[in-house]
Amino acid sequence: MSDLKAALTNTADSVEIMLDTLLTPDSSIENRIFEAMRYTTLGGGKRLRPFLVKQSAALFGVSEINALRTGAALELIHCYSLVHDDLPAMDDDDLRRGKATLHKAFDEATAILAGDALLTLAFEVIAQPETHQDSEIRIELVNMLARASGVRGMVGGQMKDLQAETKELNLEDITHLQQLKTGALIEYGCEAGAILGKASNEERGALIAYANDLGLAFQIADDLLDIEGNVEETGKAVRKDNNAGKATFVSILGVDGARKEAESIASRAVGHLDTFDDRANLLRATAEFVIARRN
Ligand code: GRG
Repeated sequence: MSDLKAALTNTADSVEIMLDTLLTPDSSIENRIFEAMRYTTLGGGKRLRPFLVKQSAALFGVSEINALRTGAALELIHCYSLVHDDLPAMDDDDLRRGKATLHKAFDEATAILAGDALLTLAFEVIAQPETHQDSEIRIELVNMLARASGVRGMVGGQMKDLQAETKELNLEDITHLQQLKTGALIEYGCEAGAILGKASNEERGALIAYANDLGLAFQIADDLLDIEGNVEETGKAVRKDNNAGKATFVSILGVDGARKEAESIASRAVGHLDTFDDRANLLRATAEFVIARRN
């Protein structure tokens, strides 16, 4: 686990530098929008999704800058989703990553715009030749990122989540909802590594299967943190789902059942990596990390 912690910190540092560069203010544009984008993107978060891009890409010897730009683009989308999710019309949260949410620190209109700008900047970054010299690879990265973040991915999952407040959901419904809402970006992280590395279908399929289970285990851990975590460690409000009476993995399986399920899915995730050698060890350790995390 200590190797993984060091590697996560190392990736987080590189991602921070890349995001700082990508968000350099443009003197011809209103500074407030850059301030808002920088406020919400820089200086926080585990940077798990860029880490998955980097580790998956490393299996195929992809150059670090290609993986880093792709991972940074994915993180921009993740940050946009958090900003919009925190808005009064959605989850109405005041705290995110240990500081005031963007609409609280700025205002709602700026938060909506900053989210839109982060989303679109992500595609600009992927489409630029610095991300990969081969335009076919860039197009595939764009295509899969649009799918993962859009209506057949995260947005579709968020819509299901909004409706979950008024509907009875069973385990299958929750699993599908979370595969879209949280899982799709995690899956993209691993698939992007395979795309950059021109992986075989078998290798790409193994990474997708790993990421699918990783995303589920990650989300079950998130539901457990909503019950067992605290605001100091998580940097966000807890017991929200519980208080809203929303169906989650924990409300359906119970705390012990959810923990067992997370452990079983995490070990299944590791099993999908059997086709890779020791170079996948950090991905193997990540499966343990996502269920043990405290934030
Ligand atoms: C608004 C289209 C739209 C989608 C929002 C991601 C999302 C969908 C909502 C966030 C709500 C939430 C807390 C979901 C649980 C899983 C999750 C994405 C947690 C946050 O991700 P981490 O733990 O966060 O990787 P950091 O801060 O470490 O980046």
